[in-house]
Amino acid sequence: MGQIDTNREQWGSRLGFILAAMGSAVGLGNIWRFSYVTGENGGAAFLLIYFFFIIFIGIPIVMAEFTIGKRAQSDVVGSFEEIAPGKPWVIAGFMGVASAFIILSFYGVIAGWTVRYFIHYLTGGITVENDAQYVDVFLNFITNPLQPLLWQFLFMALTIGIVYVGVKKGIEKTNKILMPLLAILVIILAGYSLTLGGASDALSFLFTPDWSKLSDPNVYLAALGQAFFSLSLGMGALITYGSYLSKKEKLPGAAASVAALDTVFALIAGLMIFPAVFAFGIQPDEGPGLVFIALPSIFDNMAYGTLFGGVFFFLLAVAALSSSVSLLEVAVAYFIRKFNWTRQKTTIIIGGIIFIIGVPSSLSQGNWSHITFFGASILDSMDFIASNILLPLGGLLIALFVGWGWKKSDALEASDFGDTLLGNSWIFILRYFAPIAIFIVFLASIGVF
Ligand code: VAL
Repeated sequence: MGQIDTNREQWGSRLGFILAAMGSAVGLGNIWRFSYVTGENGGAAFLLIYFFFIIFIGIPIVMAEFTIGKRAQSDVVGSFEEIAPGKPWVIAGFMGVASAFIILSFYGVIAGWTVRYFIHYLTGGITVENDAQYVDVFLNFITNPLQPLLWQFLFMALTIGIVYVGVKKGIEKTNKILMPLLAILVIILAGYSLTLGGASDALSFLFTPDWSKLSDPNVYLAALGQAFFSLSLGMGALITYGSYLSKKEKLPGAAASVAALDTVFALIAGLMIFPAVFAFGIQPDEGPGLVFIALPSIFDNMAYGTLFGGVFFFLLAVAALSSSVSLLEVAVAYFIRKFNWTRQKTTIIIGGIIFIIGVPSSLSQGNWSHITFFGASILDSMDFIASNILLPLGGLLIALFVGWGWKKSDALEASDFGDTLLGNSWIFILRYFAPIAIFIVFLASIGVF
């Protein structure tokens, strides 16, 4: 324990850190996953629970992760060893590394699909005779055994390339330019989509809750999993990014801005996708293909749609890249320290292994679709295990660690809250509210109540 590695990298600026953390949070989770999970769970009631979890569980745990990383200045496993040597809290660190592996393995698959769609639009768009054929185009592509693997490989190679170059040069620079561009484009597309004729159905789907849904425990588990996935919680990313902060940076503002931006992004993505879903008669509970079916319909109908489609899928792929980079960095930072390998060697080996772990997820959309667990494909099962089980469980441990495992005054000081009302409320949430709420959601989802 104890030694601060003076060769560790650091962010170039506070803005660089915030943008990188935002880059990690904003990704496929906000657009691809948010829209289909919202669609599957009935819309408004799910959204309500989701917002509640973001505010009362998500933001406090974002703060907890930043605080742990910044204080320990180490990777996700090393951070727990540094602050609480010899204690079992380090399990949370190992769970973070495991989650990063699993999530990145299937994240690369979906991101590969977005790169493919970008190329579709770059080369003239998707030609169909009627909207229903967007489903065929999508299914033909994802069920092909080889094609999606090539795009997944390409995407993983890009991720590896950025992490290979290093935190400041690779990760910080890409985020600064492309994040704001994606935000502008999503707003334009949402504005257009709302004119398509499905707006009132979409708005009532998103904002008029069907209260009976509140009695379904699976909606709570889905909302919790989505909150963790979207905020990059429980996967070590925010601890790792926090560890590249110099000790003088202030955390609470950063945590709040990351969570706010992430949530606004998801909401606007919802306003972009659901009006089109209703206008073109797509089922909201279509599943993981939702955006790949709904968005082409939008582009097909708008002026300069091919151009918009190209730019959109390009920026979505970039948003996915700034997220995938944060996941790979979690594992790479850990193995660099563990094995004393160079960053370059570690990145290639670990990135390669994660690509290979992702191959069955890709094949599960076609040739391997007969392999299922509780009725779910390999890809969906990976997502379920990581997002709905490992992440909340990791978050539970992190909350308990900062709430109970760390001396309160030390945690308050390291968080930059100090002994304030806000700081004490934060500790209260981490001690009682977040762990109990997560625990109850778990119990309810396995049918205890
Ligand atoms: N939080 C990101 C996303 O929403 C990743 C890292 C899971 O896409």
